[in-house]
Amino acid sequence: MSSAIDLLKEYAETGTLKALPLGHFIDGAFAQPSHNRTLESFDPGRSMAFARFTAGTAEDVDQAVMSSRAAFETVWRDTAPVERARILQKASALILDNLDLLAVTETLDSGKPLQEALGDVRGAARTFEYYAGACDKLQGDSFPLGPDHIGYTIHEPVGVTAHIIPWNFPISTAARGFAPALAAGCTVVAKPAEQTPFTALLLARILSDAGLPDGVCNVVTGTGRETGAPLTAHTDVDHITFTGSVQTGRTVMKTAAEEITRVVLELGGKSPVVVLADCDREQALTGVLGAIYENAGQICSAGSRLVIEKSIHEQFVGDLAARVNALTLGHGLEKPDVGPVNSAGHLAKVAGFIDRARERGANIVAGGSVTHDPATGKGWFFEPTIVDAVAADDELAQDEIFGPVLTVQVADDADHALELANDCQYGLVAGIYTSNFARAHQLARRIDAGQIYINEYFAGGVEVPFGGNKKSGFGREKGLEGLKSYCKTKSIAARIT
Ligand code: TXE
Repeated sequence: MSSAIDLLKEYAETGTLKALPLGHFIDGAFAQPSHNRTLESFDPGRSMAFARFTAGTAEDVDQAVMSSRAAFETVWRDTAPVERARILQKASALILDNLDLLAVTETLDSGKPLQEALGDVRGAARTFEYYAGACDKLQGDSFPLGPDHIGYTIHEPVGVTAHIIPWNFPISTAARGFAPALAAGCTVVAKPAEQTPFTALLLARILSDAGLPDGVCNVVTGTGRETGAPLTAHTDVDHITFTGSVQTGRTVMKTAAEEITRVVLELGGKSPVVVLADCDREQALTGVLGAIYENAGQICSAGSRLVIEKSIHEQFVGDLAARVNALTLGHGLEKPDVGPVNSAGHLAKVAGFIDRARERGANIVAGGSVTHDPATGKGWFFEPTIVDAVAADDELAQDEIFGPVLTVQVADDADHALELANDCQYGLVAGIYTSNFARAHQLARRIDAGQIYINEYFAGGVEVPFGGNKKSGFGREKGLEGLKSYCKTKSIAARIT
């Protein structure tokens, strides 16, 4: 196993990594694709291509779905739960054995700082460990029907599950979909984002090395149009887990409607972090900073709106701006505080929001410009930015920028903060900073979001169910809730007299 140091040296010398696979992973091996067309994957920190991957077609998708269907019907749904558990547990260990390769690959593909990529890979291992423990605990209920009957439920796997994965958390999103699906007895066909295809492929091989039977987990790479769309439209797919934009989520949902295919949609957010005057300032400053600048703000659950009580607004934003100005930028492998954004197109999107805001006379108190890696002059970087005192109906307060841009909204008091927090089309996450626990829990109940963090943004791990309300989508991943998406409850009632 190559160490991080070996991999960094190899990348510095060759501009690529030889361990990166080519081809789709189908039936337990890297398969010959239907066509030899490839696409480039880019290192956002250098803004240049570093590897090629296969551009899949509907034919490849069909092959992967057929393989998953056969594996579901002939092997996996009838594999003993304890055996599934052992394979997932082994996969968890193998992910950690491959920690450096997976993390360096993730950094090169997505741009994120290496320390964050290492955290993501460890999180993926933990996700497999968590669901390994759940395989043999998918118990049903029995219900009292009186002396003449017996009634009970069993949880059956839904079948072949499709996973459409975005580019911001490639291995984390793959793991949080694959692990519960496999635990429940489903098979998997995944389509990673065309910007970040590699860790899903490596993960599929690791699962195979852990003993997962051939065909139980297949990965097809390519564009959304050429591989994602045929996968979500496939008549032999029973369930779709989609993570991405509202627009594509809508398309996926319409496609799924044709076949009445189940869907879980995780569509991003514009999450408020409510900071009240009685908060622990240091805790809140640290929390707000991490909530928006981690992964350069490219997190569906980023705390992208600071909703701050008026009496502490000026001081707090001043202190925050000082910290933001001190953040280091650089290539992900150099472990900066903030890395690049994922692509040239995405950089233009982020910059467009700020250009338009500037034209409207926005009060930009930190950052606000496109920039480069100071060490090389390369890469797709946007300065960590704060825009102060934004109106609730401004696009900066309503739309997902998905970049290192914090929008500040000023609230008169806790009630006004609640109003501002809920005045948004999204409802994924909210943070609350206050030392008044009763008030924190009152707000937690009244904020319309799938999850609430009190006094620590991003608190908890795989144990905490995750998903959105409103335009953030529906369905829950992670936790035991996450298993339910991959199960069909069957009720059985019998006369016994
Ligand atoms: O998303 P898309 P994009 C948000 C974020 C970002 C915006 C656009 O605001 O700026 O979306 O990003 C696949 N059928 N999020 O263009 O198009 C595609 O190949 C099936 C939030 O990258 O939704 C990729 O694998 N699949 C988000 C995945 O969908 C299709 C994470 C996401 O791409 C498809 C990413 C189709 N017709 C972006 N078209 C989050 N919720 O965390 C594309 N895809």
